Amino acid sequence: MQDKIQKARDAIARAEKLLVFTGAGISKESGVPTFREADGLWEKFKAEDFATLDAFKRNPREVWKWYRERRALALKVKPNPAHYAVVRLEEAHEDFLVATQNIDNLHQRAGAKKVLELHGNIMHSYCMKCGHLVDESAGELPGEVPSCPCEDCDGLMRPKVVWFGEQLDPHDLERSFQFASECDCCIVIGTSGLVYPAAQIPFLARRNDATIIDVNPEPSAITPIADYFLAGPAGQIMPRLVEE
Ligand code: BV8
Ligand code: ZN
Repeated sequence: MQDKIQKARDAIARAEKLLVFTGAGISKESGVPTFREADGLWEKFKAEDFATLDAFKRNPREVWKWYRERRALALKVKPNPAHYAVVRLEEAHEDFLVATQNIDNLHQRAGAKKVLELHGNIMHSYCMKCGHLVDESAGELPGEVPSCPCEDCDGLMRPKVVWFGEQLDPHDLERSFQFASECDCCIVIGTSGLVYPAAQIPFLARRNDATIIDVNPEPSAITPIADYFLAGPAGQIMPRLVEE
């Protein structure tokens, strides 16, 4: 493994343009459950029941209860060494981007600046009628199903996350695809690589002959295209990729 770590470190050091693509696995060691593992979120909550616009329209209270719990957890946990290692990579590379599928805000809390949140941010909500945006990172959500804080609007607030069947922000998607097709190295951390269109990102980097480094205790849908599969928890592997 040390030899692969060293080769991955060399590829990172050589990279002019470095992309980091993350999924729920990078937050696992912070205490945030992943989705598709044995103890994952989707085992208890069927995605189609909780992470779709129809589910929200059918039962906004239930969906808000789920997001309130996940938001409370995200506020309680802390970034782990993997998030901080990504910040060190950002500091060492002028031309750098983190494209994350995560909505837990942990990259930003670790100090990352160049972050594209492809699936939104659990700390933000917006009115479905007038678009009024609320940033709740400060703390608790008001009441049960928050209604729009504007006086003259009776709209419902929804979490500012991308649900299944919803489009990702076209601008963010375009920017992450563009960056992926130009980068020299793409570090993929903690994703099963199953959710599209985000999962296309490492494949676009590969098509540009970028070195693909896959950090995950288990093989994923990305591993077959990885130059280096570093099998282990991100909290242990990532610091070894950035230590002096
Ligand atoms: C869209 C936000 C259409 C909300 C999420 C059939 C085939 C292909 C595609 C589809 C299909 N049917 C439907 C689709 C499209 C669908 C999709 O891809 N479905 C998949 C499941 C088959 N995609 C969509 O619906 C997207 N929208 O396509 O719109 C459209 C197009 C045009 C016009 C109009 C509409 C929207 C997708 C976004 C959905 N939102 N989340 C919320 O979070 O509540 S998805 C959800 O999955 C999260 O964002 C999550 O991040 C993401 C990906 O999962 P991962 O992050 O990879 O997490 P996972 O648990 O899967 O894996 C964790 C990994 O970590 C594992 O590999 C594990 O081994 C590893 N790990 C564990 N511990 C550690 C670790 N790694 C490192 N260190 C550790 N310690
Ligand atoms: Zn409103």
